[in-house]
Amino acid sequence: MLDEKILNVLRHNRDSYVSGEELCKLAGISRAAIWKHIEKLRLEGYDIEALPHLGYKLVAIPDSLIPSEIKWKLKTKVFGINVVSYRKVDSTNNIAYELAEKGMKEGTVILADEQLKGKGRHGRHWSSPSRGGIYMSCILRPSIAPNQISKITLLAAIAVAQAIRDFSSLEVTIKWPNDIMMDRKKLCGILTEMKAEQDSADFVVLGIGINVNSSIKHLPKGASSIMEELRHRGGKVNLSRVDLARRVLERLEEYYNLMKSEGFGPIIDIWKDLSVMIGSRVKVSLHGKTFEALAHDIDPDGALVVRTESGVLEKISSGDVAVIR
Ligand code: BTX
Repeated sequence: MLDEKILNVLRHNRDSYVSGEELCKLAGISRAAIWKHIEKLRLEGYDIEALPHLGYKLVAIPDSLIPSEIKWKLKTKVFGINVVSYRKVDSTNNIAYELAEKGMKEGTVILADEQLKGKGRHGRHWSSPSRGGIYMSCILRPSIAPNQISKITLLAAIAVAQAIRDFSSLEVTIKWPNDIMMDRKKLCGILTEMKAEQDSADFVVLGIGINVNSSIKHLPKGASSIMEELRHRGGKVNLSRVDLARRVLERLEEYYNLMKSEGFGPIIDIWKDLSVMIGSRVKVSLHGKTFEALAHDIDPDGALVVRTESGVLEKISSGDVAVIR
């Protein structure tokens, strides 16, 4: 808390020095204690200049997914209420799941700079190179039936797609149910996991992986990052993961509140606007079988409805769908 208090005073005075005396008064601690807090902030990556008769000045802020950065100017009430961050973890979803089981509040966010065992869907792996992306899991406690969890995935997809559009000039699109794409390259994946009683979800862990500054050589085939896509287009190359993470949390809260107040209909409408899939020919992989069909619609529960070769409409609630060129 004191670290944050000191940091915030320095942030508000970026163009000047704040004297040690002022900081002591504000924090109610000694000069030696202030020095210790400054050293701790430096270790977190803050560049703080200290001059004998002038005091302290914040010179540079790290692009680290740490609570003091994420919470700074975050415009949400619930998403980000608690922020827990790690340098390196197996999977942020696993940590969020454990914390949710212990009763951690809705809106708690777990972030990491690197994942050693990042999880994709169906036991697949999610490449999570160090400091390249945002690896984030949110604890949610929605009142939904267990079979409605795909609604949260779709909601998250529009939140992330919209946040990337707000943050960059990339007109990303969504591929059902959980991929954020740029020109057929995958920039982001979403994995929702849940603990449920018979007819209601106890909690949902919403895991989001976004390739931000990752170099293409650290990503699997078919993947790209926001930085790589912008560079292609002659744009900015060093992007702030913190700014994007904040924007994602703000968009999540906006759409989560929308769903609570107006139901799932408006979410599907936004999803359809951001998707390029409806009307395309797709290849569906389901329970070990593969078939081609036409993507027809999204049903009110978020399932993909396809028209098969024989003209029958079939609902796909899970499985993989690829657009055929
Ligand atoms: P998915 O099953 O839709 O996608 C996984 C597939 O995507 C992999 O098999 C691989 O082909 C490809 N892939 C792997 N890594 C990447 C990458 N970095 N970028 C693009 N494509 C990739 C998507 O599953 C769900 C991903 C959720 C990841 C988040 S990160 C925070 C949280 N913690 C955790 O362990 N998982 C989630």
